Amino acid sequence: MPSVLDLAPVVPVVVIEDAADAVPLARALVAGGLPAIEVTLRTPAALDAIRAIAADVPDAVIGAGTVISSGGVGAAVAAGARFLVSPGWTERLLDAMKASGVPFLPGVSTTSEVVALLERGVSEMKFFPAEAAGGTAYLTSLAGPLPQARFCPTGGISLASAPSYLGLGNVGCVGGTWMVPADAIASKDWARVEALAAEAASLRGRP
Ligand code: 3PG
Ligand code: 3PY
Repeated sequence: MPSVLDLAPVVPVVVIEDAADAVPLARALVAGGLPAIEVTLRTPAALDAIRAIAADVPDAVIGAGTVISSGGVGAAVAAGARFLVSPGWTERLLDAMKASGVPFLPGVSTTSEVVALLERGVSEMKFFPAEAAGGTAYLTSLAGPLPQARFCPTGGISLASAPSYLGLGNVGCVGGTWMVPADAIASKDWARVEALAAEAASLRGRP
């Protein structure tokens, strides 16, 4: 199964209020060079948005974020999500993600959560909320005792701070909303989203 962490250095975390925005938004992100897109299950429009992108934007790798229940896992995969992301995890959620057949990133913010996931055979995870939970210093500290864990830090990351995360050996990609600002979506300013995506896509992961 392909790793979510290796899809792209930067994963836009999208909140969609109107499913009609999904396809033009995804096209703008892909055109800007960000093919892996996480649509969060936070709005009533999210599943329709995933369905529309899966059907109409073949160059996108559409995933679901804020997947916090086994019902959410099933609904997201049925809608066409090709990866699943959660800000945290429980045993029940992890079982559903493992059974889903698609790659997934459960979320962690403490050392014990990382150890518990490693114990369950999962070594790739979201680090959320990255800045609030300790940022690059925390991830650097984890690399000593837990070098087998790899992360997609998300939460409070910006164009300016992303390179310091992407330079860490235990970081595969970063997530963020900075290239999909709510006001750009509300005003359907897809050219701005594409420009922000292009700027983000110019950030590279470690060689
Ligand atoms: C979120 O919680 O919406 C995202 O994970 C991170 O959002 P941010 O990049 O705006 O902090
Ligand atoms: C999620 O909502 O899935 C997160 O990981 C936070 O961005």
